[in-house]
Amino acid sequence: MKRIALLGSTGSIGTQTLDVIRKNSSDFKVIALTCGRNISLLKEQIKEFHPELCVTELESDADSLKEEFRDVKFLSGSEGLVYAASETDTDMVVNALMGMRGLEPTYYAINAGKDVALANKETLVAGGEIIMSLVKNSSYTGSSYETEKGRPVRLLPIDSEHSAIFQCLEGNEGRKVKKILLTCSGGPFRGRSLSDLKKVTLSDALKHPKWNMGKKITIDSATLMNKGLEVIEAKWLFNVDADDITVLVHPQSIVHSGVEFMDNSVLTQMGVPDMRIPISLALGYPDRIESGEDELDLFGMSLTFEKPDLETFRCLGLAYEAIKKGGSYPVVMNAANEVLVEKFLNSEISFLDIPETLEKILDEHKGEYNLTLQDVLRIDNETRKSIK
Ligand code: MN3
Repeated sequence: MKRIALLGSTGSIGTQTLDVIRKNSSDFKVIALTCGRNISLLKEQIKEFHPELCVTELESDADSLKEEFRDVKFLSGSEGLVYAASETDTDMVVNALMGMRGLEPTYYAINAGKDVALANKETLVAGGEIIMSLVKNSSYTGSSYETEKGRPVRLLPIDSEHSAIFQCLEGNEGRKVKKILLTCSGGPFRGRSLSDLKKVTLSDALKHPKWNMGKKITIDSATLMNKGLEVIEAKWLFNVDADDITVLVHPQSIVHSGVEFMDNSVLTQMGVPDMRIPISLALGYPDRIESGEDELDLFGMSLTFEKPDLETFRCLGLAYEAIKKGGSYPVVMNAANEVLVEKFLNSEISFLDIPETLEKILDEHKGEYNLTLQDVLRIDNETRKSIK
């Protein structure tokens, strides 16, 4: 039985992770749950999954829950998240946190020898270099698989594209990869022109055609910044140059990405667009378990692929530029994007203000290199404060 700490249990990935665990209840034990402020849902999850530890964003929520659930330990804030990720008796940490607050728990989980199922993109976008070198020198300490102790920890992607690439690379270790083919739905504004995008509203941007996700990632999908973040994620996870990652717009979202090898053979992975497939792969790895998802019916289906429009969707190009410059550039890009998306969600700025402001910030930034975890957190914080 795998012992799991689930960070971000009340969000979109968190609840779907619990769906998969519910389907495979004899294989998993939930040790820790963490959430932001959705306390009513957390209470239901405590009653169903009986964790030993829960972490809330606010101390006041933790204090009041202590009264109701006397046999559960409650902590709060970022210290609580790091504790849940690293100090609990677990085999795997599922990091389904939103935004930069996901970086430190990932770092300390790997440091403590836990496998990490990672849905938090910011971990790799801002801290990719640090995290991957930590993984390289890590040593698994989990309790379930005694014979595996001491191997490097696994960093298993919970992102449909990266899960696809991971599956295509299995059994091909050591073989030279020529290209990563990263597919992209195109978002709700695929085919629109720059002048069309001047007029789009918040509710237009929140209507994703294929994927049902949290608000931040839905806006990132509309600007194509999500694909930019995923290029950076793929670069670190699979040790490839950004120039060797090709983005293909594939509106049906059936082919979840692929790999081209030296002989021009291309492997891809397919499935219905639903996160429970990558979640179940990461949770069950190296086994495959029930995902609860529908079968893929290919009969009558047409699959199409287009080049992304980098002139209209500037964010994708900005992400390529940021990762090629490296160092602090992706940290600044990620932090600025998070603030700008928040402002767009609050109707403070327009849709096109996101790429325009980002470009200005990146142009003005002077790069720092050889960053430590503390440097990344400082630069992230400085960037956020600099945006009014
Ligand atoms: Mn994705």
